[in-house]
Amino acid sequence: GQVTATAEPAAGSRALDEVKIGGLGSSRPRVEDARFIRGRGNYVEDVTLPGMLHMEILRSPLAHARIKSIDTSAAWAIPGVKLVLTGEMAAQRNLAWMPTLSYDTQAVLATDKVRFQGQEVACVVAEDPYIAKDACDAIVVEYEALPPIVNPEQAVAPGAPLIRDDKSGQADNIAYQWEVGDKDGTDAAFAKADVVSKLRLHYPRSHPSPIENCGAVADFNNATGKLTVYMTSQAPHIVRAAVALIAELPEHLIRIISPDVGGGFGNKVPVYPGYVCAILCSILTAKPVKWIEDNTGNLSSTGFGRDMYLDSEMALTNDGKILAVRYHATTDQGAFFADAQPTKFKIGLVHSSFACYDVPVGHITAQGMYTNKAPGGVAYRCSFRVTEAMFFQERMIQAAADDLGMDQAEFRRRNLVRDDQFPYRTPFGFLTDSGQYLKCLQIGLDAIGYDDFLVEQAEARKQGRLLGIGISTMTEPLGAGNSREYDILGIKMFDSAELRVHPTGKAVLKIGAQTQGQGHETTFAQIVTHELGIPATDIVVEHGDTDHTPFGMGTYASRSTPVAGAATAMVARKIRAKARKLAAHLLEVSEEDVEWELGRFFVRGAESRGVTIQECAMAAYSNMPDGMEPGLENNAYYDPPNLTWPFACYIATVEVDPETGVWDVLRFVGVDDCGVRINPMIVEGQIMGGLTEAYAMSNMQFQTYDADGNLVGANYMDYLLPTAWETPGFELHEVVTPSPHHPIGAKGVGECAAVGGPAAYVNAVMNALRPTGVRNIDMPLLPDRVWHAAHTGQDVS
Ligand code: MCN
Ligand code: CUN
Repeated sequence: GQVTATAEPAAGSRALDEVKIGGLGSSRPRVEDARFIRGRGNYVEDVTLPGMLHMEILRSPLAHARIKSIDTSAAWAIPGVKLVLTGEMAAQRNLAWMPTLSYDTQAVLATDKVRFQGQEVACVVAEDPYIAKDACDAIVVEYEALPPIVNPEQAVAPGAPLIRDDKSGQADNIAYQWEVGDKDGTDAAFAKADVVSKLRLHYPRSHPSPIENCGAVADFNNATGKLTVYMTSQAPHIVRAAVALIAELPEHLIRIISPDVGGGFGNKVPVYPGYVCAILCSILTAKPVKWIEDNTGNLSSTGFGRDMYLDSEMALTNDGKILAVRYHATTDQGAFFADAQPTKFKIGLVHSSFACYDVPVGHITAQGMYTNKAPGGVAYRCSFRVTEAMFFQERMIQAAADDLGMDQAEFRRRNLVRDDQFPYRTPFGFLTDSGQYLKCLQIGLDAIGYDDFLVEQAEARKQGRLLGIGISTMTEPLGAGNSREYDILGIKMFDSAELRVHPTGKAVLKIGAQTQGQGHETTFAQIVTHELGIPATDIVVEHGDTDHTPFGMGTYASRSTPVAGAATAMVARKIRAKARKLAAHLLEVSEEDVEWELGRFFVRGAESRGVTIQECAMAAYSNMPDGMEPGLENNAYYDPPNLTWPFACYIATVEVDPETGVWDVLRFVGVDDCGVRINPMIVEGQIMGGLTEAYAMSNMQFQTYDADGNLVGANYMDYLLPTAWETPGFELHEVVTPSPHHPIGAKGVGECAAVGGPAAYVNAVMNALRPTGVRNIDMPLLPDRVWHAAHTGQDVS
């Protein structure tokens, strides 16, 4: 059954108005914006240290080639050049290769071969970045071109060249194989099916495109042995651990500082070769070294999203019940397997698909291939590849409804998990926590005017106009942890928070999570306000400096609220527990007789006799009871019992122009249930941003490679970012089903809309084209693809 959150009710009449003081439910303006809109943000590019040098990277022009020789003499001869670093020199320090998140290896600087276009081959350190760039151009590399592999099919074709000939025991281009679910049970269910619905598609490679590219200032002090790295990272604490492990430097002498981060979207989780090079260059020159990546460097070498193929079947009864699902996923991993760790994150959490549907049994198999493309795979609001899971699921749902000749909303209604089924065990082993799926769906259908639209659509079809409506409903697992099941490089996934209340009742909260634009400085203060009644304006939130914040696994997989947010609530409760003792002392009653209401303790039965949290704070430093340790500060580590499972229902209506293949969004309705909303404005901002990215992916955005392995989409003329002009308007609604295991009932939300959004747009266009018999057009739904499908009735891949 459903459990509600443990938020404490306000008891007495003098309780503060929580929303007014910036607690839960307050859309307080983002405090970080005060510096951003005044140009006072502090990004890595703004960091300038005395004597600082500049590093540039030489990248491979070829996708696959043997390196025959590298001649750096002309580069060394350029005045102002301080260091030219090659893979061979890195190898002497055992740093030519580094481990990836999946326990594969990735080249830092190429020694034997280049394996994708844009791969790091050498780097130059000089007095200014322009000299460094010129010197990169002066390096002469002799390549012997090898045949490139640009898709998984080529990777396993007979006679395919071996990409990873560096790995002993690697005889083919397969990076991993994996399966989950009940194969026999699934086969048995398919044998009983009335209808089997099939679908194949490709979720194309895309790029997260943060406004700020990657970059670092590495500062090794050879007198103290301390390494300080300013870098634009989503996870500074993991980077410190990784640097300690990779470079074998003492961890207490490593300080990672992530100043303001100009967007991450998953792009800034990994440690890239540029970071390792900057650190090594600082060690070798004994000077601070700055590396700022350019757009092409970012687009061509850092973590991409998706590039996954689906081959699926669904077993159905004639009356619209799903009996079983099975699918095979093929991933194009690029040259190095830099995805999330396969034993913990499977192939990402792709098996989180079908968690919101009552599907008795299922089986998923997957295979990943090495190709001559950039590595990555877990980025762009993906929550460890949940994006693919939900896109596959919702496209399969629509295809199944069409194959049954059943209304797509009705088909969902018959299969969505009901409110009384929680906690619900999915066919692939997850346990979902709570939700009101049918309610969300109904709110969405009512808001878009579903029945009226169907009438309008039928009328329009008679006039040759193509109107379509697409639905996407999904629940996704957000907030990794729980340490039993999840870790990164062996480090368990929990998070922590430190809270210190000063004598005057102002507070500092320190967290290991790392905002990149999500507004943690605003919202994490609100959690403390909710627990302690200290106005949010009296709380400052600090993060992003490993010397001064507690250990945390960072911000990705929308885990900050579920994990670090929970740690924040828990540390505030510890503070409140001590404040209660101080209150009892000040009120001269026993602790049992002290009641709490927001911001204040009072004597049970004598409400007017009370002390504020601020008075308790002062007492902690000035008037504590005998034997009590002074001060009011604490920390908390939080290991979540489960992931949080937000739900979303997105519905788009579109009109397709059959003459041009252009499609326009008529309306878009979103209904999100992310549990208790800390800051409703920020939540809506997260959803609108995600729906914009979803629109971009479905409509215009992909990274592709030509037959020679040249990246098409290595600049922002080819790789398109949506602007306000083409982005549709979004009508947002909410449902609140608190997470039963999160201290304030909040669920993650940062990726929901980018995860669930794409299928709504694509399903809408497919619904518009339904009379033509087309079942699938691969994203992005470019006009020429849509036109071709509309005119031939053929699928377009
Ligand atoms: N929030 C809330 N109430 C909730 C849930 C969340 O008020 N019930 C607020 C949080 O307090 C936080 C924001 O919404 O300020 C997002 O919270 P959460 O869902 O916990 O996600 P994270 O903070 O962990 O952010 C990560 C997520 C990911 S994985 C990607 S990718 C992404 C995203 O956030 N990258 C972003 N949104 C982004 N937004 C911006 N501006 N920039 C990025 O790089
Ligand atoms: Cu996968 S993108 Mo976010 O989890 O950092």
